[in-house]
Amino acid sequence: MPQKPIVYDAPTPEPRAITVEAIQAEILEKLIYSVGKDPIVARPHDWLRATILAVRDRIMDRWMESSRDTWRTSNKRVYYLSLEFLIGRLMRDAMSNVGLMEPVAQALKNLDVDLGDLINLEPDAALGNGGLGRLAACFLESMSSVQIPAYGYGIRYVHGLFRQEMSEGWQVELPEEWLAHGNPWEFERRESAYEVGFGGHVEPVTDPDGEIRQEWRPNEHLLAVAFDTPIVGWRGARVNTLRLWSAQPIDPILLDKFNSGDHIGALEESAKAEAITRVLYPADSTAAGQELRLRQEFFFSSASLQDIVRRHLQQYGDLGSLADKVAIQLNDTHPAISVAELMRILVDDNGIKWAKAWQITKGTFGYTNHTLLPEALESWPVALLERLLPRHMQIVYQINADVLAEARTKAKFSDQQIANVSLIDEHGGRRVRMGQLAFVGSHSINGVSALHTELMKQTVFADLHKLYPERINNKTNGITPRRWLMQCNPTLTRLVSDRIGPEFLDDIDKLHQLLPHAEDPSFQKQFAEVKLKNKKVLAKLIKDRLNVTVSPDAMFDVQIKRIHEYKRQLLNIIHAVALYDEIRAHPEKEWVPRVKIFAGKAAPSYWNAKLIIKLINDVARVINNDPAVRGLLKVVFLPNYNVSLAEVIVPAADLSEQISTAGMEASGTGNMKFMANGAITIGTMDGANVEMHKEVGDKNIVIFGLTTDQVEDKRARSEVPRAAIDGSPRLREALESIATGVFSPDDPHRYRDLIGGLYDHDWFMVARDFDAYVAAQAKVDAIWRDKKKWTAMAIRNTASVGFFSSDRTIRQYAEDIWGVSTS
Ligand code: B1H
Repeated sequence: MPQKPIVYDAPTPEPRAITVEAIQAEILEKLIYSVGKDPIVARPHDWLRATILAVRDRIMDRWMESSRDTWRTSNKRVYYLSLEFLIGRLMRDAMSNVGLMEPVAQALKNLDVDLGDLINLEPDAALGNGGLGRLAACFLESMSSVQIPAYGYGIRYVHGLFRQEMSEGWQVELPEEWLAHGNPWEFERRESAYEVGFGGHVEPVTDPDGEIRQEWRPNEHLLAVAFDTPIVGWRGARVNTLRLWSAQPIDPILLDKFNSGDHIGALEESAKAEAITRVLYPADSTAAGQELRLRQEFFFSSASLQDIVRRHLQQYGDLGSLADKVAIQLNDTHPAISVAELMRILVDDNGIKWAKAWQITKGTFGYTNHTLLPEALESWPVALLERLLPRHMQIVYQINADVLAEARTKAKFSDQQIANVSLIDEHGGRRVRMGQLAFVGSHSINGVSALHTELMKQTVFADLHKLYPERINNKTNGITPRRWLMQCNPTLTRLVSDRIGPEFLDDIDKLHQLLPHAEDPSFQKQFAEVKLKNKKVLAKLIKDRLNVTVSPDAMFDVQIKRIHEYKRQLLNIIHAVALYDEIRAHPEKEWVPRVKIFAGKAAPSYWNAKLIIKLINDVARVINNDPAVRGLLKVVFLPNYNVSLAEVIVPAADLSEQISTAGMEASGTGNMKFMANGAITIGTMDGANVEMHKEVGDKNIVIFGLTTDQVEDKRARSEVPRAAIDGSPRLREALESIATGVFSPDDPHRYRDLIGGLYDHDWFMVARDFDAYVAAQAKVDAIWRDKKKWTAMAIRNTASVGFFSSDRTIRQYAEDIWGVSTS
């Protein structure tokens, strides 16, 4: 069929009026004609589907207009490549951003359906592990809100992060099935399918003009099929696309094999292809290291780049302008193979000279580093890359040769420095370091908090930083205030709006106007009432899920995040044990009632993390059932932590635990969510806590513990932790009780090794920070007793959160890295 030229200035239909009647009719129409259900027999899932479809329709025009606008204006596009998007539920987000909450609620009510029930029925899209994936989701929403033409590219995992259940206090992992009822948000784009290859060999071919090119001839092929989800910004400012790739076989069934009776073999290829996008790797802050993971990384990088290049060529006809019109941000090194793949596309497929292609590549890519933990720094065996991606391996060698030549001649690097910047790690089996590849292939390398960026310059990338001193920059993380304040805490949002007016909804820095009200008794009273109301909701959830009764008048002391030794849930639970001992030893004292709330998943292969979950549950059982405690201390572990659960816990928190070993948490973003919702932080000088301390002021946060330098010093001197333990009777007793089975009478030695580690090396400084932590907690108690002081501090936290909006973060990326304008 001959194609008609596309006219991008087609008129956009007038926005439809938002009335309850109209919305109600639309929902009914969707229910009948799209879901195929008679309202009299429709089930909750049918109503959910119909409502999502109706809401989705309401953002379609804006979606198309956003896309048309980019074609029309020739604006630069931003592509955010991430192996993880921890989106959570989308319906409330979308409704709230386009002002549909009230009318949809009313329309459903008229139909005898409760919107709240539907919201809770929507599956929580958990295509990510933790902070890194959630950051990508906040960024998507912010990029739409500040009107950047942007695409998120990722993988449409059939199974997101596993569902966590408890079996006698142990974590068990079950498959997560977010697609079980279909996904009304997505559009499958069969027409946007690309072939992705693996394996095979490289062949030199001579072009008609006599030039020799390398051509990769893969021996395995599969299809990447796009699924698009619209992401609407605040007040519908813009609608961007999240494009997730699904792997499918080229031949769904090998009929020859089937007909010859090999029914299983006939489906083998199909199963192999589909395996690539079947499950999300559940490791957080650890490199997965398996071949399938590398396949996932290349699969989605290749599909995304083909799509980006196709779109660019369609509009501009020439790849020479790629870096001017396209910015690609690599979310950690997971998509770093893109650097080699873009070089292959430019040089091999499009005949661009190597040097020019390298300029284009560096001009196009930016790389965000999210961790300095050695176990998380990705590297792949050379032999594996040679087998799976032979042409990419050659390209990596060529890039490396160029970089090392530059380092030798221009920067006069020593052999040691050369080894440090090399893309190939020669220690114990040769491996390609993806961090180095991403670094040299990008014009910008950013860390995610001020401290983390400094440490990046001093540690992993010290020599690359010397070679390319203008590349490293900081972009402190942020969170979207829409989801993490307005949607999850509508009562607080209303209260703030009544006090300072609604302008902060559009300009979050206006929250500063709350500062003069921090000491106002009437505002304090209202602020405390909102918190209490949110705590009652959480208390009910705890009762329903765990059958544990907690008093909403007690301090809700919360640590929710992935379970990891560096995050030090162990420090927190040892504090609970010490507190328990003291309450029993001194029943006469005036104890501040506390509920210690934990939630988080452990990587399935991370034994100590799983043991810490079991310890929390063991301690909880003993403390919660000891009448001598008289309810003054409760410990709860809420299973299956995810975005939706966080949206209930965060607004109800009094105290936010951000207690990682200094130098180890790159940023943290949970810390910011609590701050927005008026919790007080107890934290170390780590990650973004450092900047929170600066923003809110020393008087409104409780900081304790060793600093990064002190930690480094103790580690360097291999100082033994024994002294810290011997010098602290409280700590010694708590450790002894845990190690000797007071909380695990069924298996008294369960925690012997875990606690032994604290005596032995205490890599994470749990013992050596313990007394400082206890003192900080005592300070927290003292503040709590002074209700006015506590509430004033809490208000100042909410008032000071503006800097941590992901709109601010995204504007900085736009200006400093991508070169695109924002609204
Ligand atoms: C963060 C990861 C991560 N840093 C490897 N690194 C993964 C590493 O599956 N993998 O292989 C998955 C995730 N995640 C987190 O990023 C940091 O620990 C947080 O401090 C930070 O706030 C967050 C967002 O920048």
